[in-house]
Amino acid sequence: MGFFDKIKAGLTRTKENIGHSFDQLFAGELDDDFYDELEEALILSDMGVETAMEAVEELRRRAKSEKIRDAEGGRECLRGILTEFLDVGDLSLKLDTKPSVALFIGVNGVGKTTTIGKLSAHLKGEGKRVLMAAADTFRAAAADQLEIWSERCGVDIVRQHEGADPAAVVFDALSAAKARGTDVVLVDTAGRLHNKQNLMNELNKISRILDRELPGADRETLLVLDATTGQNGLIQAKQFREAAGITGIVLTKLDGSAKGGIVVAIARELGVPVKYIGVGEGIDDLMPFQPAEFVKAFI
Ligand SMILES: Nc1nc2c(ncn2[C@@H]2O[C@H](COP(=O)(O)OP(=O)(O)OP(=O)(O)O)[C@@H](O)[C@H]2O)c(=O)[nH]1
Ligand SMILES: [Mg+2]
Repeated sequence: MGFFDKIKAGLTRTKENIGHSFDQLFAGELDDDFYDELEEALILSDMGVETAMEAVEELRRRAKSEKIRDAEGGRECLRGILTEFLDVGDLSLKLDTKPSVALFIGVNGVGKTTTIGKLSAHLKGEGKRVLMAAADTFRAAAADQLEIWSERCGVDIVRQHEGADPAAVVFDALSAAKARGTDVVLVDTAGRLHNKQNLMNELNKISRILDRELPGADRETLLVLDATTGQNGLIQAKQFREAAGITGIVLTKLDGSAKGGIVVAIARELGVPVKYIGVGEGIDDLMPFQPAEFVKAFI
C-alpha cells in the first residue's frame, strides 16, 4: 500500500468521530452553516480549537476573494490551506556527516525503540552503516528490545548494564562509530524516569556529550509522539521542545485510532515539521511524511 492508501485506511476513526465524512460536508453550499459544521468537524478531528478556527477563517477569506461558491471548490481550497499549515520546515533528515546522530526522545510507550528499528532497516537499505545506542538504561528490557531490532536489521548496537549512565552509553557509541566508520548513530532514550526533571537533565547531559564529542556533526533530535493521544501529545511536545531543541517529529500509530487533525495541530502549534509517520508495528511501517498526500487522504 502506498502513502495515500495507508493514511486513508488509518483515518477511518476520524470519520466515526466527526459523525459523518468530510465528503458529506463538502456536498453542499458554502454558507454559514457549512463553516460552522466544518469548524466543529475539524475540532473533533483533534486539530485543536485554535488551528481549526484559523483554517476556517482563512477558507472564508479565500473563498470570498477567489469567488469560490460550491463546496467542492472549497474542499480544494481547504486542502491548500492545510498543506501550507504543514509546511513548517525541511521534511528530510539531515544526516550527512560521517558520523551523524539521530536522538529519539519522547514519553514512554510512544514508539521510540520501534521507530529506531524501522529507520535502521530503511537507512541500511540506502547503503548506510548504522549503529544503535541503547541509552535507555532505565529498564534492562529496553536494551534487550533494541538488541532484537539490531539483529533483525543486521546493524551494530552499543549497550551497557541496566542503570548505567545513558551519557556514558552515548560516549561509547560515538567512540565505536568513529572507529568503525559508521554513518549514522541512532540513540534510544528512556521515556520514563523518576520524574520529568530527571528525564530532561538526562537528555541535556546526552546533548552535551554529543556537542563535545562530535562538534559540527549533523544531528537530528526527533520527538516521537503517539498520534492516538491527540491533544495530550501536543502538551508533551511543548515540554520537550523547551528542554531539547527538537528538529522533527515522528508521529506513530497513525494506523490505529488516531484522528488525523493532530498532525496539522502539531506542525502549526509547534512550528516543527512532522518528518516520518508510523503506520504499524512492522519493519516496513515507517513512511516519510508527505503533506499534500496526507491532506488529500484526510479531507
Ligand atoms: N500500531 C502501531 N503500533 C506501534 C507503532 N509504533 C510503535 N508501536 C507499538 O507501540 C508499542 C510501544 O513501542 P516502543 O517502541 O516500545 O515505545 P517506546 O517509546 O520505546 O517505549 P519506552 O521504551 O517504554 O519508553 C509497541 O507495542 C510497538 O509495537 C505504530 O506506528 N503503529
Ligand atoms: Mg523504548
